[in-house]
Amino acid sequence: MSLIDVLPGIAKLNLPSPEEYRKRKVALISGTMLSLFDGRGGCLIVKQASPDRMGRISSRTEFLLAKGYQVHGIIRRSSSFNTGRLHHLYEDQHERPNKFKLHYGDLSDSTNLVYIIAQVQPTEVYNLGAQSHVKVSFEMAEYTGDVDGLGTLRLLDAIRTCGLEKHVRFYQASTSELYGKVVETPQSETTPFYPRSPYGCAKLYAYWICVNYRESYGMYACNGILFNHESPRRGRTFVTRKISRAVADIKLGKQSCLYLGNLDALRDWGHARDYIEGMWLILQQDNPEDFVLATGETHSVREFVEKAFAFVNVKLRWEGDGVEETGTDVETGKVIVRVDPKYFRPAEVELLHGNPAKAERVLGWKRRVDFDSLVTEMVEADLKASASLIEDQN
Ligand code: GDR
Repeated sequence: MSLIDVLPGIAKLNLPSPEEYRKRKVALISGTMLSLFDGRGGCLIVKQASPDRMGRISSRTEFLLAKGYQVHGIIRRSSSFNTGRLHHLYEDQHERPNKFKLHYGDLSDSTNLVYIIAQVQPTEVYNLGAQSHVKVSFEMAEYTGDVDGLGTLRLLDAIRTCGLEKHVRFYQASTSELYGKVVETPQSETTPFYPRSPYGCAKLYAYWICVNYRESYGMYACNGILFNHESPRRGRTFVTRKISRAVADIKLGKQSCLYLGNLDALRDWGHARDYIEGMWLILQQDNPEDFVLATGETHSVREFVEKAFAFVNVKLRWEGDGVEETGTDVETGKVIVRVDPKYFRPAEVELLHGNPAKAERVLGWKRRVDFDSLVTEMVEADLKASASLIEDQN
């Protein structure tokens, strides 16, 4: 089928009122957090899913499916198998083909996005697709700008091209990286932005184009400014999962040392499960608005490391500072944590501390999982996963 076959279909649709149209509940998700939605209604999720991020797509998909949405995901083609964390949903695709469907696509490909929107006719679009690694964005700055910045524009324009701008609700995955250098804390919807990476700069464009299309074309388009949200499904190159994975492997004798960058960075870490609910709530309001989702607490990378090792009864002694810093297992005297400057960023975001007051007041949203429970859940999951790998090998 060609685009020409599909577009007249949209034109002939004789679209019902936006209220009637939304009753179909069809979600489209771009990006790996697709896994968090699930559905029998109608939502489109746009995700620039890379193999290590499929787990996040999967939890979001589960959430929406449970709410009765029909869920569509956009994933990039990969030469390696990249739907592992969607496996349970993927099987579902064969048994209940009308509930969950994956489409090959890319935020750098406008024609493809128009085609998918025309085919799916989503009621909600969650743009979670991105090159989402801040450090990598310094090495792939142009690509990051293209996908994270212009990709958002392409998706918004695909909705307009299909004549659905008054019918589709659009969620933009904005980020606490917009705040970058500290201007004020805690950071809220009114705090000025000062991005510190090509990723943050690309997301700044995406934030404003979303606001601009809302104001220019009356689109229901919202930014969720999410602070760091983690879970056992987090990609292994992000610091929380890198730590939980290493703690498990060191405990099981499979790794000797964990190498990290800036231990002093402070982050407002919450659980992804709580944030998915917040994302959905943002699209269920009478009026489109932007919201911060955060815990309102901040912890250092060093604290995360200490808590994670404490869970497996290892106490650390810190020595040296800057690039020389090490963490020694007090009981064995072995150095098990070392700073490696290769993980430093050319410009760092030193402190993130969010103020979720507006989301709590307007959405009735509140995070449920606290910092200790998050660290515990991640280390426990990696201990199990790492131990079962040993069993498999045996
Ligand atoms: P972040 O997450 O950049 O906040 O962006 P990440 O986990 O990569 O870094 C958090 C902090 O930890 C410091 N750090 C290290 N980071 C990594 N990845 N690896 C290390 O070895 C390491 N050592 C120290 C970093 O310098 C940083 O200060 C995440 C992403 O998911 C974004 O896409 C999202 O927008 C924001 O969270 C909210």
